[in-house]
Amino acid sequence: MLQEVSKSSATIFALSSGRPPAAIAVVRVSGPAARLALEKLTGRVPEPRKAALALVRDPRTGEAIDQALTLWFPGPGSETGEDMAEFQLHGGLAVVAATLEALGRLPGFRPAEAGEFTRRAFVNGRLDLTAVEALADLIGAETEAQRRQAVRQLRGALGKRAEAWRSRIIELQALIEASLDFSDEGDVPADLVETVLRGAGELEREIRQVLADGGRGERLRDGLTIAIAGPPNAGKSTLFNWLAGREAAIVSPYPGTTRDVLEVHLELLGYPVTVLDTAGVRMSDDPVEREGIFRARARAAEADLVLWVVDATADGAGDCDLARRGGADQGSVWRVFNKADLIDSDAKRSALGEMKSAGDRSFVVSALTEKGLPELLAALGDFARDRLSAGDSVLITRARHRHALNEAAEALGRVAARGAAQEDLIAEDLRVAAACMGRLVGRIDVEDVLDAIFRDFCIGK
Ligand SMILES: Nc1nc2c(ncn2[C@@H]2O[C@H](COP(=O)(O)OP(=O)(O)OP(=O)(O)O)[C@@H](O)[C@H]2O)c(=O)[nH]1
Ligand SMILES: [Mg+2]
Repeated sequence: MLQEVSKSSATIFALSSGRPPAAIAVVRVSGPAARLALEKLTGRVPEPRKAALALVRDPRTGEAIDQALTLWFPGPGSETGEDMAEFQLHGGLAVVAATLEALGRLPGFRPAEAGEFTRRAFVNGRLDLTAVEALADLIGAETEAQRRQAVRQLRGALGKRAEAWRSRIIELQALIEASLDFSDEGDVPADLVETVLRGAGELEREIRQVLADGGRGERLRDGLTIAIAGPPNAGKSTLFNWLAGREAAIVSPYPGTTRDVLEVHLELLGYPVTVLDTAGVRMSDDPVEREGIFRARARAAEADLVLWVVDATADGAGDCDLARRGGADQGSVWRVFNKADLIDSDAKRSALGEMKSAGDRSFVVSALTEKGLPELLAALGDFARDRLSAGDSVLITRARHRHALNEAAEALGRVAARGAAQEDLIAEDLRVAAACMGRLVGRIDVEDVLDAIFRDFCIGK
């Protein structure tokens, strides 16, 4: 099936670099007639993998379109596994349009669909499915930690491990098949089955170890959410703007200024964090403000961390009505006593006393003078690192991976728990485990997930 797809393929082409105008535009061609693109547009095919300067002409009119660098990557050693050609043009709109139009007129050529180059690389065995996903993550990576994780995955962190597990499962399958043959002859070597049971137990343990990562890899893809919440006029938007590094939210002395939930995306110590500014929480008769408060509570309840900002000079400043959420979620709540510039030393002392009695972490800051804000920012960075840092140990970056590994571990667990006389059932569970690993790297049974994965790619990739 997979081979069929690649053989019947048209020759595809697309602008693979960013939107023109730009300094350079890269147009890629992949497929059986890729060589024709170079012959027809430039009159010659350069040496494989060596850039050559060439005049690109419209084959129909002979008119020069641009002077470009051209490259020739014969398959199967190319990125897609097919013959590939590349034109590095000057990145003008008209240059790119004329080149694409000329390519489109060649026989058997058509524009590439989104992700089609990568799809061909997968179909031709140049990338396994975890690497394809990693490529999408790499293109989407906004922070250092996300980029590192994507590169690790692209280089086969999970793919190679899953392949190794798969071949060990297949070895166990071979052993159990052998013992089934023996049993026909009424002579089952007991230690053969023992070896299989032990091997399955070891594999299960290894896989479960990888599964016990607290979901860090998946979380790193999405990033953490930190919600700023608290009573009106406490200085939430002032703090939000400081974190954002710009006047993203309206600040005013009037309570009830912020209504909608505002978002900024930050990189803290290289980790992706979304910070939310929300409406001040109070009783209100204004339907618009009530809706804002409703949204504030909903978003704060889902956040990984709530910064509960209060006016340190106000009565009952330590009270946080989100803290009474009943602990249904894992989100932490930190108290931020703002407007510290307004309190005299006595009041400050009492605020500090209150801080100590509160169970969560607390900070005394002034969003106006910026006192205490660097300390708060450092603590937020530590929080992000704590929740997201994976090191090299995390292999799972998607729910799909977790699902396949879980299923494999369960099947192997069933094997390990069986007795020697159950070879048939053992063989079946091993088949299930091997199939899970095969699905993980995209060896079998993946048609349904392919569309979902390649849909995320852009055209030209
Ligand atoms: N003295 C002092 N004033 C502050 C400080 N932080 C904010 N303010 C002032 O407090 C007022 C309210 O600030 P905002 O940031 O709009 O408060 P908010 O919590 O977003 O208010 P709502 O959106 O209405 O809930 C503004 O006049 C700010 O200038 C601070 O640390 N010290
Ligand atoms: Mg506000």
